[in-house]
Amino acid sequence: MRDRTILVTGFEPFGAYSVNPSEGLAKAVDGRRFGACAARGAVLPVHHADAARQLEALLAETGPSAVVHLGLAAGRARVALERVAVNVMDYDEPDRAGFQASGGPIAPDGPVAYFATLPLAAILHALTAEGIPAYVSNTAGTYLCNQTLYTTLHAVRQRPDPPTVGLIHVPLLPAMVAATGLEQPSMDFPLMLRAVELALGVVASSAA
Ligand code: PCA
Repeated sequence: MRDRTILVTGFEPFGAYSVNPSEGLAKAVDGRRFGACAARGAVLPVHHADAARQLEALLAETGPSAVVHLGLAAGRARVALERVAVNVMDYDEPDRAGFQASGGPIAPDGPVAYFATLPLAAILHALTAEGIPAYVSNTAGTYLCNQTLYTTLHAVRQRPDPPTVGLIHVPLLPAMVAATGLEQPSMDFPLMLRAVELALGVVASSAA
């Protein structure tokens, strides 16, 4: 019988940001139970190769029933439930290794895209029913978040009983907007955490 683990990943800070709320969210749910599942939180580097390497090790170690990637997306006003991962690396800024991909594939022999397999409609319903602004997004960008979602979906594609997999993007924190002085939407950490808790509750009940 497979472990009922939900692997939850966040990302380290990147670019001009000194914090990444997805890191705190992954740490906040680490070790907590959601229905019949236990969450395992981990933080990935914003690095074109190391993120995938660490992900592969985490998948092998945890044998998860579900994988929920979390990431920061500046400019989003709502929690974004990502529907699609595309087979493209096209970075707006260099990763932590100084590497800036410019349009190559993530997996040269892979399909052009995968759909996330988390129950997005049910998660959306749970979030909006609690008054949390959320939507299903049709692009996760072409940076590390899209790449990580694609990498996981590609890695589990031939498993007989694959985990459900998805990515949730969260907005900037209010303090991050305050620091930039720019006209940007934000969401406070407790509301983001509630969104993740609700999402994991839905994922746990669909994975059980
Ligand atoms: N957001 C970036 C990478 C890491 C993160 O938190 C993205 O959306 O691709």
